[in-house]
Amino acid sequence: ESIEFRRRTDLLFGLMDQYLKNDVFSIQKSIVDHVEYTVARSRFRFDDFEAYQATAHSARDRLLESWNDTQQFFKDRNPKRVYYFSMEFLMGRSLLNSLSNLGIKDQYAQALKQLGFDLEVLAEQEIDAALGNGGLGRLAACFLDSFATLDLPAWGYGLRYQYGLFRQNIKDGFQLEQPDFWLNFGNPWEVERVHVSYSVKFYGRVDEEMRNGRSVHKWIPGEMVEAVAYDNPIPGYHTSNTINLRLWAAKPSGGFDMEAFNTGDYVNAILNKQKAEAISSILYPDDRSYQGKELRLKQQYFFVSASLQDIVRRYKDSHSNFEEFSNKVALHLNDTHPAIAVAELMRMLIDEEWLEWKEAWNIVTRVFSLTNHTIISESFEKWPVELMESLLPRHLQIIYEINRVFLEEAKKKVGSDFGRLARLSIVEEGSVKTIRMGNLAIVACHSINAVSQMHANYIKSTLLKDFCSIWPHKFQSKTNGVTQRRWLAFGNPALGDVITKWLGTEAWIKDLDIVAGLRQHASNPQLHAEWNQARYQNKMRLAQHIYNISGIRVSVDAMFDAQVKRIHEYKRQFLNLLSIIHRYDCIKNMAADERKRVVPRVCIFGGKAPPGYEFAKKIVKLVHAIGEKVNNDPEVGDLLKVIFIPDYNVSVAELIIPACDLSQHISTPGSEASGTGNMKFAMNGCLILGTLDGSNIEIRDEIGQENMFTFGVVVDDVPRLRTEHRNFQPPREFQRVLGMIRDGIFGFKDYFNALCDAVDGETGDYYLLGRDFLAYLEAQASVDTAFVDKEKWTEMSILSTAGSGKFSSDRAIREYAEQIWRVEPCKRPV
Ligand code: 73E
Repeated sequence: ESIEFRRRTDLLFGLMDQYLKNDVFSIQKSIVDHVEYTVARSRFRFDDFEAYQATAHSARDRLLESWNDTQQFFKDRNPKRVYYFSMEFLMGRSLLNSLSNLGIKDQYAQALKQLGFDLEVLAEQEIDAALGNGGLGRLAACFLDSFATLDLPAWGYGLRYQYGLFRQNIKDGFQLEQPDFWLNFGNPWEVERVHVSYSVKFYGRVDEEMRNGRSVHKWIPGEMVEAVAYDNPIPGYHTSNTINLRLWAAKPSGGFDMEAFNTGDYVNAILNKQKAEAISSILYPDDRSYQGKELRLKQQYFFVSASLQDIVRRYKDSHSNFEEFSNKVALHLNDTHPAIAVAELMRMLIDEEWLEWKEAWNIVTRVFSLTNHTIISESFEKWPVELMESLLPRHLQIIYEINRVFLEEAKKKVGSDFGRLARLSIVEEGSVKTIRMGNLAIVACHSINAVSQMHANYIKSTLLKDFCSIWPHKFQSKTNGVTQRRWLAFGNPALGDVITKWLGTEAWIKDLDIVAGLRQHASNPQLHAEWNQARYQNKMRLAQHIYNISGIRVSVDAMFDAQVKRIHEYKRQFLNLLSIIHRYDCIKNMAADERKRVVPRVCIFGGKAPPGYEFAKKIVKLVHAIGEKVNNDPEVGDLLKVIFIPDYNVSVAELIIPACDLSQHISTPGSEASGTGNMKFAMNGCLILGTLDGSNIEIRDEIGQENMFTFGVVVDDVPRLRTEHRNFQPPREFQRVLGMIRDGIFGFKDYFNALCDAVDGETGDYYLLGRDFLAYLEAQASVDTAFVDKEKWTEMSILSTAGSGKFSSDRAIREYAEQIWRVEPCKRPV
């Protein structure tokens, strides 16, 4: 046998080329081979899309080599690993990102050029992977990039939705949602692992029996679904590590429910099985209010159960008991969406691995940690007990037991303060009895982190106050970050080159703190010239896109002012719109020579409204209605343009962010947990107009108050101002612009009443637009003044980039790794 084995190994070594070669000729050959043998087109006749597919497959070959070797290396070294559980990963496009991370983009560009193709054009053929709603999902994607780049032994786990976030079409200014069929043309970036699959159980009943003097629970499921793994390689930058994002797809399970087949209803039995696939079919659009949909809980349990089975199996490959589990595994919950994992791991350890309750709980409380992303209490998921009992009967028993033990312990700390105990309890006794997933996660996790300093302080004194008083050590703050690779180095190469030149090194791509070195050149006229030249190119590119989608020509000399993000009341796009109306009104009432002093602006909006959220949808329409009026007013001309860029997603963001002069982050203080768009803009030298909310505060501390525009009420005053709204008389300017909307100046007279009522009606102006209006107009005026002084503005822009070092996701992930997960780099040698 050993001779046989050696012969075979020799043969295999002989068959394997070393690694795929990365010279231009080898790359060309691999692309053209993929045209013939993967895409199945003639090498003499293929179009841009086919060229993209072949190029992607060629890149994927190189990713897989690195992926395989990295995973083998992790296996041999067996370090502690971290698993990042998230319902969302908003990855965007992969081609340029992969080639750039692998360090072979230039060779690919050249190889394609000789074949008559432009790499940048081919890259546009790729459909975004939009398996996320916004900040939370994009954060997970940035974190994967940092995991790989920092050589951490980490994996992401999530769901392979067949439909990502809906596409936004605009018809007559209204948002129409279209399904996102992103997999229709195949996905070259994933590998289906047909053999990596696990059964996931649902429904049924729990039998209890005595075995060896111990009561044993047996869950007899009523439905079983297979989870099949799809692996997505994630390359790091300037490292040979490539990590994995494993996404699960639901498939009908084979062996189960044979009876249905035997009853003769063959066709219906098959149709029923097909329903299984619905579990991973669609991403729920986030409207921040808990919906209680059974399918969502099914999705959560489905991916959590498959992931934990996979992780336990991997652990058991090299361990015979669970003593080392918490030294080898860290499990991170990206918000409470995967919190059912707590009960599932308890169930596996007790019912399947025969651990005692205490041993199991000891493990669970050492491995789990949680990030809380939100302040809005309506977004906390609570599942009706009745639903849990039917879908996950054994988990409900376990949750009750966790709660019983927890409340007993809590009583020792808070005495018989029953109000407090009721707030701490995992079970909410309302008209509908529910399970609070947030409380379940907090009880089990050893660390709960907020996503900015302000968010940490805020939740400790409000939402999580009761928990904080009994377990202060559990709560911490990890300010978000974004990857400077996608968002600056690759997405804005023109500015990236200037940065590299003036720093004399590319090292900032891996260590963003280095950009602070730009400060010493911030007033150098030569840098100013190069800086503005790069930014000008980006503005031209965006202006072209605006023209393509709207037929509107915007002046690149105007200030590009963007507010791009999901549309929500708390983000206050309406405040921005009201100030635009005010600006329009002022321009209209000016004498001709006065108009010469107006600073021309292009106001850019982008973002999706949650499909069921009327308020947000009206905002989309109002942007269009104002644009229609203003953009066609000859008296206004280039002084003001209002543009809505449809279908905002990662790749649209990559186009907008490098091209803007100003970006707005103007949520009511105490409502945006962090925000990450602000970091991307600041990195790209775009100035920020913002409130003292979320991470704006830390950005201000880093880049300096004098290089940013802040305004508005402070968080500590918000509760009082809300209660005092009855005594508050909104300013005249505010009333006037609302009046213009109500009078139908922008058409659709009654349609917008609900927006106006929300800020001046009986309900009170909850998000305090009226309170902040004058301060906001003042801040806008100082923006205009600053823009006129080109030298000053450019210096502020350079200082914004220079101050953004802290907002790299590398910094964030290093903090998580050291302070929460206690995992260390595991770098594969070249
Ligand atoms: O402030 C952002 C934050 O920057 C926050 O609103 C967002 O997470 C970002 C990253 O930390 C967020 N998304 C969700 N909750 N907070 C959410 C809630 C329900 C479904 C989907 C996403």
